[in-house]
Amino acid sequence: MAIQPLTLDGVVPYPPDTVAEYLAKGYWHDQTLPELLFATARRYPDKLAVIDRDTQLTYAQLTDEILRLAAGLKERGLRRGERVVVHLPNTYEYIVFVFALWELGVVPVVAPIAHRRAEIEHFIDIASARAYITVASDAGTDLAAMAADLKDRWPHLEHTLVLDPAGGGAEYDALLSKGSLVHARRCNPQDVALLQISGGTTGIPKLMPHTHHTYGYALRRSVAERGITERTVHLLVMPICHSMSTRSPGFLGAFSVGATVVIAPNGSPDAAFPLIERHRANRVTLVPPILLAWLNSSLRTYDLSSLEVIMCGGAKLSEEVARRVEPEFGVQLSQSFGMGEGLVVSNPADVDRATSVRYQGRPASEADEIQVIDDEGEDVPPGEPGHLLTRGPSVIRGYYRNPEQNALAFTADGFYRTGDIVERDERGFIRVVGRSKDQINRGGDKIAPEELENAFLAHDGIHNASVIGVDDEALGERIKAYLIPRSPEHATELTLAKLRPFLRERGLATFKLPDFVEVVDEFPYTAVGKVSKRLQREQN
Ligand code: J2J
Repeated sequence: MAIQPLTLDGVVPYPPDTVAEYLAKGYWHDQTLPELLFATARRYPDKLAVIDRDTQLTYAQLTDEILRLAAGLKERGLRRGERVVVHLPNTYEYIVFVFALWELGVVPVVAPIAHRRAEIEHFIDIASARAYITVASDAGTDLAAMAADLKDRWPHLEHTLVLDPAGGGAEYDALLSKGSLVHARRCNPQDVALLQISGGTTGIPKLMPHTHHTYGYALRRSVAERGITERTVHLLVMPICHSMSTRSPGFLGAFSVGATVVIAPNGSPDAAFPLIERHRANRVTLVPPILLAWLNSSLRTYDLSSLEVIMCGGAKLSEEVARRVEPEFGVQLSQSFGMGEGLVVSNPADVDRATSVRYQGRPASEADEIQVIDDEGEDVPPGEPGHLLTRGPSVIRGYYRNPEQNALAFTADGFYRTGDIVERDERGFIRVVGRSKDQINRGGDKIAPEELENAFLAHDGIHNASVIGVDDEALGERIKAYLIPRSPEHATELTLAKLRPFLRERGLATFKLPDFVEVVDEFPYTAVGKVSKRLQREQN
């Protein structure tokens, strides 16, 4: 019997014509995410699916564990369409949980482990969550105590499941001991599969409802474009709930073709390099601050020769840094630009080097609709910067239970206003110029912080640079640069007096030169490890 699509209040649906069109044109498939995994498991039962800590699971073992966990979760009374907040570190148990919930048609709300009470309580509240799954502690925070307290406060939160700090433990084993389900379709591919967390650059994160359809489309595109095959050994270092780790291509992309996923606790060289050496990983996805840490790391004595491709996205990779990757690592650099809301573009594998260091990619299909417009809403010509709007088979039509934000972030005809400023060349390749709200307006002169950051990164003494606007009575804003020196000895070179001539020599106009520099040991980061300009602005 066909399972009718689920209606969740607070989700903006796709118009019926669009649903019919995406299905007819093959952008969306009649397949749920567990069906995608189980199809691969039938094909490659004995191939390694996932490696984490001292656990290695073949596809047959992974699907078996998922069905046992699903039986345990079912016994707790979780039902189709209910929401469960999953707040776990990078562990294979995260993967088993989300698939077990999907097998039941339950909707995980997936939160990065760096989040704390303010965010988690907000998700539990807004999603009326029935369960909260976490680990006993993370980085010194007692999450078990927090879970108990949240359960007392929120009557709809019936269950808290607390794993050991590194994953596993008695509660997990107990859930696995309740027998097993038989894999079957228990939801419709049009259903919301998960509520993903937005980057939260505007304050409290928003929830993005993605369906089995939108995720399926995105991961198939990503796998085709990035050349992921059954011989791929993908090292996953970014927070596991982030879209880069999940569907671009992430573990779902890997599982769609029978590849192997190796899970690292984080992206630091001391966590990642030994795993590359041990498991001969050939792919990894990084954000720019981690890529910089890899490039400037002293741990390059590990055997990284298995690495073939470094995929990098999530924030602007300066051209200066992009150019270093291939010669210094002997790997191919594959940039991408994307957003949790949906659209992801990447550079095709065979693109020329001038393009691969400068551009972030182009849409993989004509279904990924792109508009680049000026402040008045007119299309800008190729090569000119403009606001990016997008719509398509991977893009949500609204945030979950958030009509106020939806009115601002989506147009009446369903385009998402990304807030990004991009340039598109004649071929359709996209270069990200910056965020519209990061643009600095210094007495009417407009400065893209990225241009200045790129110039700083050409300086031998600078490890990383972040440029923001600070309020100024006379000019509206002035330019401030935060700089991390390559080593403590370099710090003394990083003064305004010494840097201004250096920047001028690099051809920067005088109005773009910084008014202030501050040398720091670290930048504030978002929960997924991007530099947080919002927090830097708050420091001023
Ligand atoms: C500049 N800014 C970028 C890039 C993202 C694949 C890849 C990335 C994300 C992601 C993702 C950028 N250059 N190459 O979900 O599946 C900034 C933009 C964008 C915002 C989205 C994926 N790549 N960005 O980063 O939801 O400002 O998704 O709008 O975390 O990151 O952030 P997020």
